[in-house]
Amino acid sequence: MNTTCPYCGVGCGVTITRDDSDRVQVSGDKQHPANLGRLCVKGAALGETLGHQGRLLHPQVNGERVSWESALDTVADRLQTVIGEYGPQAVAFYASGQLLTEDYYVANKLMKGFLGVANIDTNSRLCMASAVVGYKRALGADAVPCCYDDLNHTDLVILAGSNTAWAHPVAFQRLVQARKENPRLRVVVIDPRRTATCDIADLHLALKPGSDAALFTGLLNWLAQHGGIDNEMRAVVNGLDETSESASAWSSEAVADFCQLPQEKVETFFQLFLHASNALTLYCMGINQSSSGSDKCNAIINVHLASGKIGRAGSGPFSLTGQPNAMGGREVGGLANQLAAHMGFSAQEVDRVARFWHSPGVADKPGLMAVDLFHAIGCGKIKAVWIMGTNPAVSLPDGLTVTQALKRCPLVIVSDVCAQTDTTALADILLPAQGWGEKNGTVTNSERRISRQRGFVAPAGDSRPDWWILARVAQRMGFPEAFNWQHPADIFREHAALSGFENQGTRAFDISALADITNAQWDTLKPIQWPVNAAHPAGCTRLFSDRRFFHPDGKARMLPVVPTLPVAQQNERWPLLLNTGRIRDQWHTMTRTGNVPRLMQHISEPFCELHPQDAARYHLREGDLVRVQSENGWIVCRACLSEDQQPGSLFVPMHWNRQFSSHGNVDALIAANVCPHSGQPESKQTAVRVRRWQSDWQAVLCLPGDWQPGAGVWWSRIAENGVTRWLLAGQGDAQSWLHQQGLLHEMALQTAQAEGEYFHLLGWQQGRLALAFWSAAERPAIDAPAVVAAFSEPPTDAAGRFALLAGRQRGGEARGKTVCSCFGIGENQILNAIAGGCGTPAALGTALKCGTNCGSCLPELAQLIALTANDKRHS
Ligand SMILES: Nc1nc2c(c(=O)[nH]1)N[C@H]1C(S)=C(S)[C@@H](COP(=O)(O)OP(=O)(O)OC[C@H]3O[C@@H](n4cnc5c(=O)[nH]c(N)nc54)[C@H](O)[C@@H]3O)O[C@H]1N2
Ligand SMILES: Nc1nc2c(c(=O)[nH]1)N[C@H]1C(S)=C(S)[C@@H](COP(=O)(O)OP(=O)(O)OC[C@H]3O[C@@H](n4cnc5c(=O)[nH]c(N)nc54)[C@H](O)[C@@H]3O)O[C@H]1N2
Ligand code: SF4
Ligand SMILES: [Mo]
Repeated sequence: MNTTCPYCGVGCGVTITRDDSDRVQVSGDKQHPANLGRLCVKGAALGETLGHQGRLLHPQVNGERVSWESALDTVADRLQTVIGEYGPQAVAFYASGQLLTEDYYVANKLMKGFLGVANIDTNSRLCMASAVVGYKRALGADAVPCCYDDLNHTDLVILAGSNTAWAHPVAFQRLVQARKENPRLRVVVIDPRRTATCDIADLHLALKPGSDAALFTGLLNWLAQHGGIDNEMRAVVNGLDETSESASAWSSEAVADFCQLPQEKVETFFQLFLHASNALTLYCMGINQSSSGSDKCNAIINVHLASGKIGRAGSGPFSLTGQPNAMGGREVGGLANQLAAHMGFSAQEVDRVARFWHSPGVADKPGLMAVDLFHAIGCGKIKAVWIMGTNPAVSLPDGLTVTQALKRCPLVIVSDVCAQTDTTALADILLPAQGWGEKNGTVTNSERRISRQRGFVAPAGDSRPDWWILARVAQRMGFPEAFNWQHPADIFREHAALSGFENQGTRAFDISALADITNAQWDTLKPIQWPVNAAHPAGCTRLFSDRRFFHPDGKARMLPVVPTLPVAQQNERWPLLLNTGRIRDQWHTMTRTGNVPRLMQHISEPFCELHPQDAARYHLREGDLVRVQSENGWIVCRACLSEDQQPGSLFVPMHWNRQFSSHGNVDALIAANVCPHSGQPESKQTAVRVRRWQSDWQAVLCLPGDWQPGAGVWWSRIAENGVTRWLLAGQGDAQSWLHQQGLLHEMALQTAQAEGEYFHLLGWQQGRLALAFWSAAERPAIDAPAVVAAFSEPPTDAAGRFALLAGRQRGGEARGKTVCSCFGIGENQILNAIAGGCGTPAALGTALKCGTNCGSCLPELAQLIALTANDKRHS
């Protein structure tokens, strides 16, 4: 059985089989055009997320378990009461690019079509909103021209604000492969920090944060001055001369100054683009999540339009989508400023959608965008919000204000697959949704490819598909016919029909050729790229090869861009600039990946990466706990020194939250500064200061079963096989703190201590290890895999127990930090193998197996080899 990965926008096909003991086996779908059999470490670990641990199993109203009938009645009644008292504009939905297209369509239809207001926005506002504005302004439609196969036809790949190696790993592996096959292919990475993606870069432009628009505007100017304008484009692009003219002040010198880059590197980049017969720019959150995100997108599209590097194999502005169905959400109109099926709010479009839906009152103007929407909740204008498939208490900027808003809101409904998240904690009504592997529907990836997600396991508890929950509520609210679907394929057909309704080639999104497919055909639908219509019955690989665009005159538009810097600026009080983003093995707010031991090994706790110069200035050492503070809030995380950062800037991952660490949620720090055109927050730049977080002790505590530290200590939680590993820090005396926790009843205790230096304790119950604790003034160094193993296989002799008390395995060599999550291979093992002569990632793979499964760690293997070679050269 084939399905699609529920994580990133690469949209990999996944094949499900069962082994002899009927356990689910996950592998890459060799036929799926997005991945051709590959999976990254998150995709490969999907089988490990199927357990029911932590799942939300039953509907709940005010903390009490209720039946579905009662939950649906309550939701409908309470929403109607709010509407009756305050009008429909007092109700809002906040949805997600992780919903399936069918779910998303229903949410949008209910809010905009039948409640008659457009107060539905989605987490795509934090993600793709700027890209959407960029495409619409330039191409007349939110239409990604490119596809992954373009990687095989290009001479130049520009990765702008994209850590592809970690965030879109299979696309990255395809790029690595393409470069092997095409020695002419050059790769440029534009990112203020050195990332794993830079591993294949011929040129890394570590520009000043937020300065990208100047780089691309300067490139346009360079093209204009060096014969890089494609004259044939003049006939199909408006604003070409005016835009080139407006770029004329951006000499390579001015760009170098603005972006704080060496001028010769800037010119190398310009020359590469000028001379490449094809060029592809892949861009992601380093571009979109900016107070000038939309303009940055247009600055990128401008150079492709001017040079004609668009609409043919190997060329184009290729926005990578983040979530598995960010694109599907854009198709149904999930954002507050779209209507449905690529329509907006003109009178003609509102009328068209109203006739199609047989609705008397379709919303006739845009609704509130995410940041404003939560602001309206906070000041009481919105009285009821239904959140589905997203965790805004963690992921929206200015997190403390968002949490306060939800606390004040009279009615918070949350549909989720997890029982305990920072957002479900604030809900009045909880609705259990079916998760990946249970639900059925379609998703659309970065290259416009629609694929099926298919159910293959029984749903957990009473969970239901999101579309079903929404439709049942809608019917109870007085719209029985319009929401009377029996099967998700019914919804898909309606969505496909709307896409073609009075379209006549005016709207890019058109899948009308799928409007009449049977349930069986929907069920076996093969991955296909839209448009799928009379002109393209088998789908369409690349858009704009005919040079016809979607503005009414059929032309594209170039847009003069005035490069600006971020709203967030360092000053004396807030001297550092904080950057945020993803790590390789975690997905967003960790609700699924955070509980998979294999995925918690590579990076296990919230950290703050900073340059050694800054560390010295603020008296921080590697491994210290550091307090990072902005005007909005503060967090505490582990200091991690690295020259990959520019002096003056920090990087903190976006993932940690109250379920995994006491003070780790970085969005508490981010100000809600947004792009004026897209409403997308500037999540990549915040002015902060740092200082060492003083604690008297730090500890590691391992124990099986449920436990939660009380207030007063810093903690971070790591899921291991069979046990939880807690990292702790506190004031006073660690030993007394441990005793106060009441965990040591009926245990035989084995301890070791040196007054004021360290305290170690093992608790034994009938020969089994029941608890292990190490504390010291600094973070205790223990061999975590050996300790975890001791809980299932305790050492049998005194020497083994003695070694364990020291946090080691008897005679065992510590593996070091896990680099290869698939095979659990640690850094020390890899370094030893390199010392033993393994000089390539392939040789390491042969010796240790690392990197031979999903390949996500290959950049790091190469880095370790390079570092070792470098050390040798210097010694
Ligand atoms: N492992 C993993 N993969 C994921 C996800 C995940 O949670 N985990 N989430 C998915 C989602 S929803 C998304 S949106 C994508 C995001 O994918 P990416 O955008 O690739 O990931 P990020 O780490 O958010 O940010 C990318 C890079 O932008 C850089 N950056 C910061 N400021 C600037 C700037 O001013 N200019 C430039 N040029 N670069 C800058 C950062 O240093 C960072 O390396 O990942 C998807 N894939
Ligand atoms: N500082 C900072 N903040 C950021 C970003 C950043 O780079 N930096 N990135 C932003 C971006 S690009 C994004 S996309 C967001 C992501 O942020 P969120 O969308 O808040 O993160 P997730 O953890 O993916 O939340 C998904 C929720 O839906 C639940 N869920 C999973 N499957 C289903 C389902 O089938 N149905 C339902 N109803 N629920 C389900 C999960 O348990 C989880 O609670 O974060 C944004 N926030
Ligand atoms: S690259 Fe990884 S996370 Fe993204 S879709 Fe493929 S397997 Fe899933
Ligand atoms: Mo995203």
